[in-house]
Formats: sequence, C-alpha cells, structure tokens
Amino acid sequence: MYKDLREFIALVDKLNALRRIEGADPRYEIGGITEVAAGRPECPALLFDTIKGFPRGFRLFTNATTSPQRAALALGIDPALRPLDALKAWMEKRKTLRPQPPVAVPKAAFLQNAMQDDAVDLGRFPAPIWHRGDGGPFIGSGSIVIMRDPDGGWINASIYRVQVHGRNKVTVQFDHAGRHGAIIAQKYWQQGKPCPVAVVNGEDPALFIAGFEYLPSGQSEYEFAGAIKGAPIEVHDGPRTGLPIPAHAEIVFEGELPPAATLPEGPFGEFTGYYSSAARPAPVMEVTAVYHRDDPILLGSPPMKPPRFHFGLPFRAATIWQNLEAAGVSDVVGAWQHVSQLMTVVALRQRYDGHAKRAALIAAAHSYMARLVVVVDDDVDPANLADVMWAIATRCEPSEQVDIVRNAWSSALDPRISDADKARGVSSHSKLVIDACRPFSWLEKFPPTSTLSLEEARAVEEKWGGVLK
Ligand SMILES: Cc1cc2nc3c(=O)[nH]c(=O)nc-3n(C[C@H](O)[C@H](O)[C@H](O)COP(=O)(O)O)c2cc1C
Ligand SMILES: [Mn+2]
Repeated sequence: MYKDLREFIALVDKLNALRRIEGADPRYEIGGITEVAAGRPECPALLFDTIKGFPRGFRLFTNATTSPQRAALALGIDPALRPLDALKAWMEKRKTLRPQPPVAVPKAAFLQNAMQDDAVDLGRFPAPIWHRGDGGPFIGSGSIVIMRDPDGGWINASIYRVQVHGRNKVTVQFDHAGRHGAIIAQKYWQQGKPCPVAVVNGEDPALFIAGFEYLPSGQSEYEFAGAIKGAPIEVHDGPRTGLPIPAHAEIVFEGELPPAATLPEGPFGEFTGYYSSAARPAPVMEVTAVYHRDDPILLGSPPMKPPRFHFGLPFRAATIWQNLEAAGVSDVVGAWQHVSQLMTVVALRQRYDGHAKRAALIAAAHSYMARLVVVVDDDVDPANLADVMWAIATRCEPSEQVDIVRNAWSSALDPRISDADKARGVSSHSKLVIDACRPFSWLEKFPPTSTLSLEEARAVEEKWGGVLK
C-alpha cells in the first residue's frame, strides 16, 4: 500500500495512467485540461509542473481517483477488478473495517519548509481558478480541514473547499450547519474563542476518501483512513495549533477561524455542473504558519460537469448497498450511481412481488440529490448506463411502474430548486422511482432476451478480447 500521495502517484504511473503536463496556466487552463481529460474513457490522472507563473517543482495533481481503477487502487483493492466487482469488494471491506487510531511520529516531512506570521504568502502555491465563473483561486478543492471537538477532543478531518483571499487569508465553506466542521467551529465561537484549524493540501488518498464518508460525530476520519490502509495514519502535532497533522502531507496551513469573521466566498462551479449560488459569506481562516515538503504536490479535485466525479467508484452507492443488506433486502447483486451521484441504480434478483419496490424505496431514501432511482433485474449491469436505459425502455410500463416520492433529500446545491424556494428554506425535491424490472407476476413469461448473459459476455471477452482491441 502507498505511504502518501507521492507513492500513490508512482503507482498510478506504473499503471500507465499518469500524464505529465508542463506550462499550463492555473487560470482556467488547468481546470479545462482536467475537465477534458476526465471526460475521456481512460480518464488519465494529471501531474502539472512548471505551472505558468510558478517555479518548477510546485506541482498540482488532478483526477487522482476519477477512474474506477484508481479509486480501487486508493482503497487497496485490486485495480484489475471490473468496476462493479471492485465496488462490491469495497462494500464487503467497509462492513468489517476497524477504526485504526493514528500514531504520533517524531518527524514530519511537511516541516521541511516553513513560512511564519508575516512571511506567510499563499500566493506561492499554484491555486487554480478552476472554472471561468469562479470567484477566485481555490487551493482547497480536495483538501482536508482538521479541527478538534472541544467536547471529547476527537479530531474531525473532512473535505470543505478552501478559497484563497490574500497572502494569509482563506475561507472554509461548510455546505450546511450540520457539517462536523461547522458544529465544532460553532462551539468555540459560542465561548467567544477562535477555532484552531489546520488545512492539508496534498493528502494521502485514503484520507481523501475518508474525508468524503459520512461518519458519525465522534468518529475521526483519521481512524477510517487508517482502517482503509490497514495501518495507522502517522501524525505530527502542528507547532501552532497542536492539532495532529498527517506527517507525510504535502502542504499544510495552520491558523484559526475567529468568531464572526466572514468574507464573500465563491461562486464555485459545483458537481452538478452548475453554479448553485452567488458569492456568500464563509468563515475566514487566518493563516499564521504554512509548511510544505520540498517540491510540494497540491491535490486538486474540482467539481465538474457529470458524469465526471471525484471518485470513479461510486462510494455512496456502496453505502446504499450495505444499507439494503442491513435492512434485510436479499439478493441485491449490485448498486451504482450515475450522473455523478444524481442517479441511483440497484440490481437484484426478484424473489417476491414488492421486492424491487422495497429496495427502491430504501435506495431512494439514501440517495442524496438524486432525482432518479432505478431498480433493474439481475441480468442488467447497474454500472452500465446503456444497459440500465435498455431495461427502462423495455421492461418499465410507466403507467404502472413509476412513483414520485415528494419532499425528499436534496440540498441547496440543487439547480432545480428556485431561489425563492431556497429563501423560504426548501432544500428538498422529488424523486422519480423507476421499477425497470420485469413484472413479478409474469416474470417467467416475459420474452426471453437474445443477448449474452453477463457471464457469457465475460467469457467471450476473456477468450477473444485481445483480438478485438
Ligand atoms: C472533493 C470534495 C469537495 C467537497 N467540498 C465540500 C465543501 O466545500 N463543503 C462541504 O460542506 N462539503 C464538501 N464536500 C462533502 C463533504 O466532504 C462530505 O460530505 C463529508 O462527509 C463531510 O464531513 P463531516 O461529516 O465531517 O462534516 C466535498 C467532498 C468532496 C469529495
Ligand atoms: Mn466527520
């Protein structure tokens, strides 16, 4: 398993999935290249160097885990597995993960270079303006924000975006007040105190994944990342904040969020492919110290127009799959998400009338921002959108097999909720639940398919795939 971001990049290179790019402009161009690359079938990872306006060595890595292969690699799962098998392996692994507390180490690579107080200058790092309408450079598009809960002392370390506003100021954007970071900051502010914070730009990919997981309050993302790796995350206390910081991090900020200090943040192109709001106030972090490794690598993960997504394996679908099993829904053979995470598909072998709808409603309940929820039979690969559409077009009679679930889980990022509705507190939408399974009552009489079964197609690929390349 890789030790840090650098070792991960070396593994990606070995898979021949890394492209090196020199001379690109951090204003729009790097974002543009990243988006075009992510839209290609092979979806390569990109390492930018000699970035326009910056010295050689100050690098930026994008599309880290955007392919199924590299998402598997980051999880320590065989990258040669087919996407649905890889997601299943992750779902199985996720069930048995045991939290691994981090360990303190006496030395930290991130301390190789430091800027303190007045010498802090965030302009030294190639923070991109990802999309043309963005409100400024975002150094943190996939960065980890570290805080300590004053109650209990546990460490939260998840992903919130970080915009640069000057030599020593950034903002941290919490999408809503329920984010652990928002709750923790509020606790300090209520006591009239600033909230100590550290930001890691260029983290271990296991932490990048852990930072995206919905973990319960009190459970540290460090422990989850350690569990993914099967080895504890090595941390070193930040000299200013005393917060434990991953020792192999590339670029680290330390500072605090003073009470009531905000700056207009954004706009920022979202994972829906839209801007969801104009600039709005976000908490300010005053950066008092910056550390970085020699030739530091910034991890960039801009949200992009679907189907591009930060993770080539739909991790939230793995959670839905696990939830279905936990609820006792049998015979689920797969779950997947398309259109980034805006469409959920579950495949199952129907055992009784109502089985498919039972699964659909559980999946719909857990589908954040997804207007489309589909259930297909087990002969359909839920990871293959064309196959899913084939099932919808041939097995679903809309007058009988679709339902609309109203007032369901979405968010203020939803482009189809009007500003007026958002202003009166609406952040829900309706979900179209499509039962694209053959009707259970005449399952056996449904016209047989002419196509190869999934197993037959695999066998053909194994025997003849080389000739077809
Ligand atoms: C690349 C990326 C960027 C994200 N940006 C934000 C963000 O700016 N604000 C936010 O609240 N959540 C953001 N998220 C989602 C949160 O990281 C995620 O929901 C996480 O579980 C929240 O952690 P928490 O439960 O500790 O608050 C982002 C996720 C990813 C993968
Ligand atoms: Mn958390």
